[in-house]
Amino acid sequence: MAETAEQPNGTSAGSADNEYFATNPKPATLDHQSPIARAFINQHASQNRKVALVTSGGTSVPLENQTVRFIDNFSAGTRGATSAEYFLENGYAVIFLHRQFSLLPYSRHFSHSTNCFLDFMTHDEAGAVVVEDEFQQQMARVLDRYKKAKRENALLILPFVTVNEYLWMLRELAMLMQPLGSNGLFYLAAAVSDFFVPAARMVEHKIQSSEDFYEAETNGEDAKPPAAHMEGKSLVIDLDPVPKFLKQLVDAWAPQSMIISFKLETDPKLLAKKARYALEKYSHHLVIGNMLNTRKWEVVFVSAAGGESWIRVPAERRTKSAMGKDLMESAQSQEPAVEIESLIVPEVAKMHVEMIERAKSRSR
Ligand code: 9Z3
Repeated sequence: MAETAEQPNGTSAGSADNEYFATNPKPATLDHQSPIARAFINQHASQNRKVALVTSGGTSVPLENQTVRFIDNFSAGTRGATSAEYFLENGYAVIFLHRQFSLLPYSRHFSHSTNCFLDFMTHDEAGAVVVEDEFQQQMARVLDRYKKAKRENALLILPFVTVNEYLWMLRELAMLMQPLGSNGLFYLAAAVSDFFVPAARMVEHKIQSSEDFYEAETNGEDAKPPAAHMEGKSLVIDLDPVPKFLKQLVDAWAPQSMIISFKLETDPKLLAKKARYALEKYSHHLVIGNMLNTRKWEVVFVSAAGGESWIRVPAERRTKSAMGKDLMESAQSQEPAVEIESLIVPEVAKMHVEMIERAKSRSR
């Protein structure tokens, strides 16, 4: 634990959350990732550069310690990976905390298209591997931005898989980011599971579906049964709620940073209401609400200062990828397509500048 960030001060809101970290194991990779993140943050803090922590992708909930089966949350990582690029364009350094193998900034333009990445390549006359003529322009544009981010060491990519890894990493990074003060920004686009299997109720081995092989694992007679277990021929899964970490983040881990959460719904009647509820409950800066089916062309901003306002991509400017087609294809269409993140991120950056100005005038 020597290299990891110091423990946060407990708050009355945080006892359930502190209990979480006392009873669910620290990921093996944290001690390796923490000093890397610390060096990245210190570099940008010393340059007075704004740093955005962008979370992205779904968090998995393993049912077994030696995991064969798990429950997952929907997310391809498009929102996070795309937003990360626009934060970089807006002058931020970005820590990209993402679900392993979900979309990544820059490579997303090629990795998840309907083409295999080899389809972008060909041989030139001398036999060297080169990019096909038709993709040259677009690839050059992406490559230049990627190389600039690398040159400036402005993008740190860190993976997680489970919701437990996500929560430990989020807490660690938040505490490491404290020296940034109001220059720190949290953009929580990852789809975080509301339910999980606590370590104390996790079975070690693959749950056997056949009654002939199933042996109940127990932790003593009085203990609750494992969260996932067989009852006759049925698999019963009894999950615990994930503690409301946003409260801890706002109150204890990152009290000076700008914090933006996302709210995903499928019922349009609930979206704005639940976004407002989250804002009131956690008192952070902004909730961005989105519907599963329309998330690529409309979102609602809900904030204390600005009330409720919608951001929409006009119908004729929607990316083809937003309608389930290939992004490369859209890049070649005549009307340049608009990614909604290109509208969201500058708005967020503007609000962040205003917040920094307010913080400065308070400390004068
Ligand atoms: C979102 O709402 C993201 O925008 C999406 C992005 C997951 C819809 P894709 O990756 O999708 O582009 O395919 N994230 C949900 C954030 C979330 O889970 N929020 C929790 C909550 O509101 C915790 S902050 O309770």
